[in-house]
Amino acid sequence: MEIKIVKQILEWNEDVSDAVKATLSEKKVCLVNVMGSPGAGKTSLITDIINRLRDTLRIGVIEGDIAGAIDADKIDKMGIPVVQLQTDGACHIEAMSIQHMLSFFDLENIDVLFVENIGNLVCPAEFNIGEDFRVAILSVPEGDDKVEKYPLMFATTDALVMNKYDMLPYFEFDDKRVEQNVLDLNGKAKVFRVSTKTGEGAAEFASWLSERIAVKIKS
Ligand SMILES: Nc1nc2c(ncn2[C@@H]2O[C@H](COP(=O)(O)OP(=O)(O)OP(=O)(O)O)[C@@H](O)[C@H]2O)c(=O)[nH]1
Ligand SMILES: [Mg+2]
Ligand SMILES: [Zn+2]
Repeated sequence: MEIKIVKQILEWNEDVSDAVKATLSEKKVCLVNVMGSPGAGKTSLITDIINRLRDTLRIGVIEGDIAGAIDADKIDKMGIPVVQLQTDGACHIEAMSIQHMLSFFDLENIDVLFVENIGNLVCPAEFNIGEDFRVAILSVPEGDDKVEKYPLMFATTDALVMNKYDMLPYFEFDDKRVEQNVLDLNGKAKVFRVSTKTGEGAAEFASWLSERIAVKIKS
């Protein structure tokens, strides 16, 4: 008799991630997975991007948090469609949650969905969620050794945003080391130096992002 084999969760996640990708491709929606430590500036970057791109792109947001709806509240106040995912303790988002949440959006009227992943430099990188590309944020106060210590996050990202660049004078943070570490792992990654507080570097990042999104939604 043929033995039934149940796949491990990571493999199963890959199948669901492919299904999310297929749905979003059909609707011409680009999915961006935004990752980084707690407090690195994920929400700040997403709200900055909304302000810069909302006149040219129809934007939606999925906010992932262990508890509460603080970040979703901020996005909602901007008049942007948003759904809060509460993982109830889980430290990453899986594709199945995204698949379920797509039904809460009017996908015909959205060009890009940002997913703010759970604040964590480790396992979010292990789970594809149907994204077209990934943005990893590392903020200056976290320290310049993080790429070496948490390589998967930075090896799999399409862009690294070094955020809180305005804090550079106050921390021992070698930004060239970080850039080199990322490029050693991942030669294709784009590196941006950004402060969502002063706006430094944010226009460059927004312009790269909008080009990537345009390629996806016109394909
Ligand atoms: N100085 C400075 N502070 C920043 C910058 N970006 C964000 N912050 C501050 O950093 C703190 C955390 O920012 P958030 O955007 O909430 O970070 P987050 O990654 O979304 O945090 P979680 O959702 O809790 O994981 C806030 O107090 C922000 O005002 C920046 O570029 N410079
Ligand atoms: Mg946040
Ligand atoms: Zn996890």
